[in-house]
Amino acid sequence: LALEMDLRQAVEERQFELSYQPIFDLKSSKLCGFEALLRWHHPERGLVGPAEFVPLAEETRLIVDLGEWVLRQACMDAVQLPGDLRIAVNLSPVQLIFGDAVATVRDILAETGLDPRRLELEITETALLANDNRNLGTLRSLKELGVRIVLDDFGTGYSSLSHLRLFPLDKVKIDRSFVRDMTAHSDSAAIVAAVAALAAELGMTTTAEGIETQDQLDAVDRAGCTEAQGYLLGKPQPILKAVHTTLFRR
Ligand code: G
Ligand code: G
Ligand code: MN
Ligand code: NA
Repeated sequence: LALEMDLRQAVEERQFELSYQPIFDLKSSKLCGFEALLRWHHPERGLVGPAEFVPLAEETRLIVDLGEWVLRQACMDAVQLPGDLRIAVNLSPVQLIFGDAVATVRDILAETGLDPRRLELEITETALLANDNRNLGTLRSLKELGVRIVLDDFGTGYSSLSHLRLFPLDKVKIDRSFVRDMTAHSDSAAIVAAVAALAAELGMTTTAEGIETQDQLDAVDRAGCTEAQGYLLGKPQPILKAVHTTLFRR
C-alpha cells in the first residue's frame, strides 16, 4: 500500500526517466534503433526498475497514464535522432484493454511529428491472450497508423505459434532464456533457428535479446536472426549517453 501511494505520487510528479538500449542489425552490424526502458527515481529508494513497479501500476491501472508519458517522451526523444533510427516502446496489456491506445498513439504521433514507421510497439503474448478479439482489432488499428508491432519475450509463458499468423506482427523478439542456453544446448539453438526461419517465412523479422557474449552473438547470427540486443552490444543508458556511445560506433 505504501508503494501504491508512492507510485500515484510518482506518476503525478513525473519521477520517471527512460533508459535506451541499442538494437543492432546482424547482417550490417549497423544500429537500427533503441528500446525505451522505464526507470523510477524514487525519492528514498533510489533507482527502481520496472519489474518492481509495473505489475502494481497495472493492477491499479496507473500504467495507463504512466504508459502515455513513456510513449510521449520516447517519441519526443526519437524525433531528435537520425531519421533512420527507430524507437521501441513497451505497451502493457492493460493499456490495450483499458487505455484508448489507438487514439493515444495517433495523438502523440501528431503532436511530436514522428514518422510512424519509426515507432515500434512491443507487446507481450499476455496482451494477445487477454480479450482476443478486441485486442486484435486494436492491433489492426494501430498498424493502420503505420507503426510496427513487435511481439516481446517470445517463447516464454503462453507462447503459441498461432499468434504469429493471427496477429498483425512485424517482428518477434526471442526471449533471452533461449539465447542464454544456445551455446550450451543445441536444442535452444535449434529452437531459435526454427523461430527465425518461421518468422521470415511469415514476413517478419526477429530480434535476439539478452546477448551477453561474443559466442551468443555468433550463435544468433548463425541461427538467422535479423537483429540483436544485449549487454554485450550496449546497456540501457540515458538518451544522450546511449546516442553518444552507439552513434560513434556506427
Ligand atoms: O529494464 P528492465 O530489464 O528492468 O525491464 C524489465 C521489464 O519491464 C521488461 O519486461 C520490460 O519489457 C518491462 N518494461 C520496461 N519499460 C517498460 C515500460 O515503459 N512499460 C511497460 N509496460 N513495461 C516496461
Ligand atoms: O522484456 P523486455 O525485453 O522488454 O526486457 C528488457 C529488459 O532486459 C531490460 O530491463 C534490460 O535491462 C534487460 N536486458 C537487456 N539486455 C540484457 C542482457 O544482455 N542480459 C540480461 N540479463 N538482461 C538484459
Ligand atoms: Mn521489450
Ligand atoms: Na523481452
